[in-house]
Amino acid sequence: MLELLILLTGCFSWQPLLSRVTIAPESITPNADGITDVTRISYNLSRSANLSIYLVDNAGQRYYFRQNRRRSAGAYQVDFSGVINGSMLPDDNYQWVVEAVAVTVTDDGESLTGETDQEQGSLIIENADTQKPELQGFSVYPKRFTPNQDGIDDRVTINYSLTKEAEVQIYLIAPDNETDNETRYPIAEVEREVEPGQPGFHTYDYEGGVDFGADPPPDGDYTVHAEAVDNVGNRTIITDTLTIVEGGVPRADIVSANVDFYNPKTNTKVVPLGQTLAFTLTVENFGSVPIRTTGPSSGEHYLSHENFNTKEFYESSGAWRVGIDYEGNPSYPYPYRWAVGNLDELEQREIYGETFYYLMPGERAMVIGSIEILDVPAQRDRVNFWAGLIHENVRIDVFNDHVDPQPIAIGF
Ligand SMILES: [Ca+2]
Ligand SMILES: [Ca+2]
Repeated sequence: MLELLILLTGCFSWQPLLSRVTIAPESITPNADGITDVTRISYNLSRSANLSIYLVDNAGQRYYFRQNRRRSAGAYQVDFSGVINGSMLPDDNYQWVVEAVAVTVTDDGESLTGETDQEQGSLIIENADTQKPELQGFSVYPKRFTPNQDGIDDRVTINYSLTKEAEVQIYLIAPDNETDNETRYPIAEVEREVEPGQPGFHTYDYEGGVDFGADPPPDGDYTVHAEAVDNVGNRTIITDTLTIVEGGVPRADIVSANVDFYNPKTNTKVVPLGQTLAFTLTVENFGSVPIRTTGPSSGEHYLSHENFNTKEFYESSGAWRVGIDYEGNPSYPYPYRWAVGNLDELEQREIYGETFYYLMPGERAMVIGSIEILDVPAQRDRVNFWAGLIHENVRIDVFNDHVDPQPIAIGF
């Protein structure tokens, strides 16, 4: 019994490290027509080993498909499509080699035994599609991006022309990757006439997620990574840079939802025709990004038949303004509008040759304004007036709409 056991153990120890190595078929035509595009490599390991699979061309050049990959004992199969490191090998009559170097695992760790086993054979590659997909004219604009809905550099456009059918992925890679788990932010393609993956012109419109109420990736310098992989596995990678500055969802409100309406002459809420309705309120930027505003400045006086358009301070997409509206207004909402503060006291920035005004994060600004009531706004004695904080062409938050409505006695 003891002898038999020794005999069996002896048998196992003589089992070859590498066995049953096959490659089938021995000729491939990797052109994505579905016919002999790939070959299957099979092998068996009797013990733990570092495994390599490589091809050698007629000139003696080696192409590693697998190099020193740790494998435990067992049977393995892997498909090979002619692509190595994202590039299709050209047509040739190759020698394939499967090579194993045994590894001994001890209490102290692992070490190579030096025991090497190798098998080889022939693989013909014909009609290989070696043409890589190209992202011609790849561009990222602007390179400095402020995703904060102020209407300036809020979006990044990425364009390219794809030269052949391929799956394309574009994403941002976060700066300062200290771990292998890099943070990726995918960028979605805008669907146009040319479908994603098809040859032709492609465009991407990225706003950092802010338009959907999400916080954009943190401020910093990002890598824009674009990768195209065609049907046979040819891969092209292009990278560019993108800097995110002052990104975030803008947040502001009218403090305590409180509006002080009054007739400056009498300090009452009675405003007969020909007199003036004034108001005071405070706007707070309680978000993490500056909010942009536009004139007229706090303090501006309106006649009741005027509006922000007649004063030539038109809507400015992304700007925040305080507006006053009233019951029975026959026109568009909030015809009387003011900047969120005194323009001279707000932060001024020169951008693209223009001056823009900002209320900075954490800051508050008082807004005052007045409307001389020259016409009857409604056929009634008392008319409700209220305030709003408008993010022009973006939204009016529910809590910033119809704020603090109050009946004003017009004396009709
Ligand atoms: Ca084929
Ligand atoms: Ca911006």
